[in-house]
Amino acid sequence: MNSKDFIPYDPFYPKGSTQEASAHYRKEMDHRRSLRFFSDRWVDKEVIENIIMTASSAPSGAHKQPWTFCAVSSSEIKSAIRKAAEEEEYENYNGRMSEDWLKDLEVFDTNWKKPFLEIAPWLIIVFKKAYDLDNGERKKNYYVNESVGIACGFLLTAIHKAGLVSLTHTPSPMNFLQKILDRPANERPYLLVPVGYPTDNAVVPVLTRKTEDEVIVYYEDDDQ
Ligand code: IYR
Repeated sequence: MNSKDFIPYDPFYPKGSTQEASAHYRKEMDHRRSLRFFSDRWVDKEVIENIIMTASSAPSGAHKQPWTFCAVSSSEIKSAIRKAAEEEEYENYNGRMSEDWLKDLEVFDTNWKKPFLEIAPWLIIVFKKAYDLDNGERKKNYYVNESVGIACGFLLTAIHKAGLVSLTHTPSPMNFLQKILDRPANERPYLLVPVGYPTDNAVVPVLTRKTEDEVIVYYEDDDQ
């Protein structure tokens, strides 16, 4: 990217009116759920690549795109990740998490066992880059957490729109991912996302989402 190189913006025109398009998209995204029941049905690499490149189109501080997406289908690496994640989660569920936290999770019926880490055909592990390495020189990145969070939002949206399911899994601490995946020192694990098809008997907890009144505060002129 050279300084002050600008081209005309190419507007995006949705199908139908803006009202129709926004209502349709709202409905599609309201259908999305986090899932813990993955089938071992294969998902083509091309699909994973499309999903990841959608995520990588997210805006980022000074357009530094401070992320790496590790896409794992290797059974050996998935097993190593499951083993390490379960060791941490066992400690979390047996002493490291507060009583309140465990109570808040009861409705999700979660525990330290994470079989989906081996069953799902792909695990996408998102790394944030605190800085870039340019011939050994450290180049700072900006708003790294915000940028990578937005990219993860794009990632989950792309997975859903492809007809696949995901789970935002955050084993904690997750430094083991850096070791298993042999990532350089400037990369830190951010999120672990199993991706695949749901099993036929997959279930999800009964949840309601907050209403407009609970999440939106309008500040308008009287004549609007
Ligand atoms: N990381 C743990 C615990 C967990 C935490 C939250 I906050 C959740 O919404 C769900 C689970 C686990 O993955 O089981």
